[in-house]
Amino acid sequence: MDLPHSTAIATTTASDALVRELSADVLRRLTYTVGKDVASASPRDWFIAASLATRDRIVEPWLASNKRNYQQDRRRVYYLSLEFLVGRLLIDGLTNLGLTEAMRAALKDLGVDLDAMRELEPDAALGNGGLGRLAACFMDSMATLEIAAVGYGIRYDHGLFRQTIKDGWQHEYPEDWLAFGNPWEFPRPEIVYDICFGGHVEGARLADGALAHVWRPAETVEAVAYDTPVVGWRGKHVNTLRLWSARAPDPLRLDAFNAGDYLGAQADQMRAESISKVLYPSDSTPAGQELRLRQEYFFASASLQDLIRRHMKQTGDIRKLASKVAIQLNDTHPAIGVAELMRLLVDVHGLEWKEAWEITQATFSYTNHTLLPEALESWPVALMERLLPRHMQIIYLVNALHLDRLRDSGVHDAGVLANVSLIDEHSGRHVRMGNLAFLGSHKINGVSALHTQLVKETVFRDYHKLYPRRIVNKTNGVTFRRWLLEANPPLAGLLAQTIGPRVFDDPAHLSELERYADDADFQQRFAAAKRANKERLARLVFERVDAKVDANALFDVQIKRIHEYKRQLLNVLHTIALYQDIKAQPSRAFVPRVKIFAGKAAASYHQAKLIIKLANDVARVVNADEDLRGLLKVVFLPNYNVSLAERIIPAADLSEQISTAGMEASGTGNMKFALNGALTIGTLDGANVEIKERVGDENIFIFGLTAAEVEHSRAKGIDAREAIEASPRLGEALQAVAMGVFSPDDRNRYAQLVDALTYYDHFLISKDFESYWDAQEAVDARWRDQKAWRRATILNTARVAWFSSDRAIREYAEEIWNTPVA
Ligand code: 26V
Repeated sequence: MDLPHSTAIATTTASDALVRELSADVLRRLTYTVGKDVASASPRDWFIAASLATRDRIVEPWLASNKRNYQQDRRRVYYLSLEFLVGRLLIDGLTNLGLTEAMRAALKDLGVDLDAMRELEPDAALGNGGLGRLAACFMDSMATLEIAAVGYGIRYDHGLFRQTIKDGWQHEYPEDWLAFGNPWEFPRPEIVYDICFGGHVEGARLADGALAHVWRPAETVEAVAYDTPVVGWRGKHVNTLRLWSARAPDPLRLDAFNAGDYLGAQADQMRAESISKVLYPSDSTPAGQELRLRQEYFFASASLQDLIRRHMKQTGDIRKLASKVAIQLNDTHPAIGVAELMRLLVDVHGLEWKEAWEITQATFSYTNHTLLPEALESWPVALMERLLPRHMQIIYLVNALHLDRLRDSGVHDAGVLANVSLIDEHSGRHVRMGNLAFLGSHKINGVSALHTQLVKETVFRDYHKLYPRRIVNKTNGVTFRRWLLEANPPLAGLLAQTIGPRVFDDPAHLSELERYADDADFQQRFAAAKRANKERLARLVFERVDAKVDANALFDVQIKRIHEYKRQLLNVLHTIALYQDIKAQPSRAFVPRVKIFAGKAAASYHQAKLIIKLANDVARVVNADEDLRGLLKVVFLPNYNVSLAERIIPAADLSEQISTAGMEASGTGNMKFALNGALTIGTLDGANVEIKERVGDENIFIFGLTAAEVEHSRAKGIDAREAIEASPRLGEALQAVAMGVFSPDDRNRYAQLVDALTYYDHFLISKDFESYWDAQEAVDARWRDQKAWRRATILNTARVAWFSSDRAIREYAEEIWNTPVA
């Protein structure tokens, strides 16, 4: 908002003619679509008009892309995801079209400030965290690589909840991103599918004597399509994000209405609409389970019906499906699609079971995003039988044939057979969605090298032995368009000047920065870009939480969902120990630090909410303590989302990636920080391992147990008391928390938190504390040598090109989808 926007980077030169054209376009949209004149237009009216004028320039390349996809008849990719954490689209669209500077000038001529206006766009927050954001980065890269792709998901009326912090506690409020309309979407009321639930299955004899299954459902809901164009780099190719909205076939029951039963008259509509009403929080309560399964089936079925309709229109031959279609399952959320495709192929298109199964396996592939047992989906058989009776039959048959085949090939170990069964018989019968996704796919991938290794050794150990070529690795990536070019104009401008704007066509050019790593002038300019971002963040911190932070201090940042395994608590304990250290040594020169936290806790996750409260309690005490000589500040920024990440990441000096080793599947924030020249302090977990391999050991601060050591510690039984006794610093920090130093109003507030850490410490905070402390001291030492620090930050940016989502998508296209890329 307040930064001078960097030199136009790889953008079309803002010629006078183009600027005049754009301002006429915006005015036309303001007049004829918004229905306002310049005198009466609100800032939001201008935002809508500017977005529509931008969208207008995406439509023609979009139609051309669709036509090309049809003519070239290439294999299409369908990315099925219950989450797309898109964020804002105005600057994204303008950047990809190369129109940012021209639009800025056009709006200026109309008396409107683009950088003020961009803040009015609500985030499309249709995701919980990493998995949803990855889907959005992948959509960007698939468009850039000119892959004929459609993203399928749900158009939730309400995305991820809005977080406020009151008295240090998290409160959740419904989010309402559609309140003022959505200028990016095209409703497609003519594209609608029936989605059926419940009822029973009847057998019927066909003319040839074969037995057919006829599902007589009890309930039908309609899925209506809404399309958002996804424009790739330089606007060359545009794909579609197609989101489904649920509605009842009839808007109202007139008989009930006329009888005066107004609520009853709308009951069907409300029940149907509830399916796309709200994004599920990542932790589920049993009460909400049925709705979640309805969401999963609703969007999987609508998407499969839609892609089959397209395929039949194009080829007229269902047997060719696998050669023309690749479907990627983003986690197990769409895994019911395996049974649904079998139903459509066998019951609707009349294929033999065997052929249908071969097509299904050749079409699907599945990405696993977590090993956490509580996150692995399984559905009670009773619920499946009630909601999707035909699918349950299909799952039983898939399972029986699969187990028969294994027995025939000599597998008789009851343990192995129980493990690879689709049905978990342990605690009430459940359908294991991970196993269904595995069996129905030709490739299964993990999201970092370490994670993939652990997938092979843990959740899918027996499957991996049986099908040793099926599991592959696809390390995650992030889109550099959003996370560098759009989020960090000062650095993007410097890169464009130094190595040329072609770096935005191919991030491999980033390596050319290596030779400037020791160049004093370049170091100074690199640091100046960081400095500008830090000052901008400092202003935002002041606006949002009324805390003054000094841009000279080291900005130490941990922003992500709040979860015990991510160990925000370890960071808070370090903060407390540092606080005590500074107080105890009033004349020692400490490196000034600002600890920045942001993130949401699932509404029902008590421990995570308590950690948020602790961070805020510590912030209150620390920030008010004048003994600290301004050497330590702590801030918790509320309502973390994509847009806030875009502000914070470019301003970070230190990136906290400190999960218990073996628990973070990949992480993607870690990549965004390194790209923006922050140094990482982290464990050997997820993609941190690969970041270390690329940036070099001396340019990253690694600490803590390895995944193997964590496993060993847990097997042996964790005794945190031993580690606490060995670390007086940790002992004192814990004691302060336990005694209520940060919670004088409720001295027992953290008793249970401290107890859990002292007696169980499942996440090994105490075991890793000393090594974390030492790594933080190494960070301080490097910071004191600003030349060495700057060198390391430049080398981080220079060496992380591989973490582009373009590279990740290229690998998927080549090794999993078998589809050409640009
Ligand atoms: C789900 C649940 C559900 C039950 C309660 C606890 C819990 C905790 C975590 C999850 C994560 C679900 C899947 C997910 O979002 N995984 C993330 O995927 C990212 C993209 O691959 C990856 O970078 C993150 O490391 C991984 O956590």
